[in-house]
Amino acid sequence: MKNVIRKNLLFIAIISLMVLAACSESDGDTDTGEDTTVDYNDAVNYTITGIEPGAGITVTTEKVIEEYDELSGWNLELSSTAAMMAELEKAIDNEEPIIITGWNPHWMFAKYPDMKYLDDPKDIYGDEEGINTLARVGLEEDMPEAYKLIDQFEWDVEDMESIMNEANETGEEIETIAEQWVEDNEDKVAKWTEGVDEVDNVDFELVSTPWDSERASSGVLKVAMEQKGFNVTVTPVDVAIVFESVANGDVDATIAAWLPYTHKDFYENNKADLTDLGPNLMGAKIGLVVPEYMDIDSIEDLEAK
Ligand code: PBE
Repeated sequence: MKNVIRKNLLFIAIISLMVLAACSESDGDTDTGEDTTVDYNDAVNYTITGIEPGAGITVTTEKVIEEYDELSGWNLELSSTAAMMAELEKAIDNEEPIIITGWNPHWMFAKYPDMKYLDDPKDIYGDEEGINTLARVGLEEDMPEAYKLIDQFEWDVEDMESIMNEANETGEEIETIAEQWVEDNEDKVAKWTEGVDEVDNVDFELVSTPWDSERASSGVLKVAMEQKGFNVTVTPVDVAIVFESVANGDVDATIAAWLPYTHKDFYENNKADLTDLGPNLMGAKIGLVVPEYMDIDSIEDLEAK
């Protein structure tokens, strides 16, 4: 009798274990199933969170949406850089999916280091690019000292980002921090002004874009040129106007041309009437950027609507 009970108990125990094992197995399956099948496309409502309508990255992203079958039916939401950064902050705080139009140099990667660029196999955003200096035709003959100085102007991503990060952290004006940067980096600035003769209060017109990166570059160049006696005006306008006004000779130069990718169309339309002095900064980049917690790596991991 005891044996029978023991056998039955053993049987019940084995069955219970099997049931438990089966349950936990299927639970496990459902969990992993859920994790890997998050529908990011639906979660972001087939929308890329973008910036201002006049930006190069906006034009390029519209091209990307057209060229990738995976993005057919997708929408690029336009507003402002500040609004995009606010959306990004909200998404990251709640660990929700978001796809933004991102770039370097900017403070976004200093503030949110756990983000990644999505691969772009069609190479529309391209790899790294430069920020070029463009002058009006004839500047070299008319104003050789100014031409020489802007031609010698160059710095790197870390320089520019140090100004942008500080402005974002302290809330101070970029132009004020740029002025301080020139004071703190005499060696670098001396290379830009090397061999440039002083002038006596000569007007020089720089045209630029309204983003922090260009407020930083135009800010430092303005101070460096004023040390040599120039009187520099910086006018921030839409990208299209930057290229047109230099090409028309309405202004002297810009140091805000992201090439060869971001401002490709603007450059192509005006290049016959521009003098391209080459990059003043190397290693700029644009693309679609997502938080690391999103389990996708490429634009081709997205799905058409
Ligand atoms: N940006 C920053 C600009 C240039 C500087 C990438 C937002 C754009 O034209 O897209």
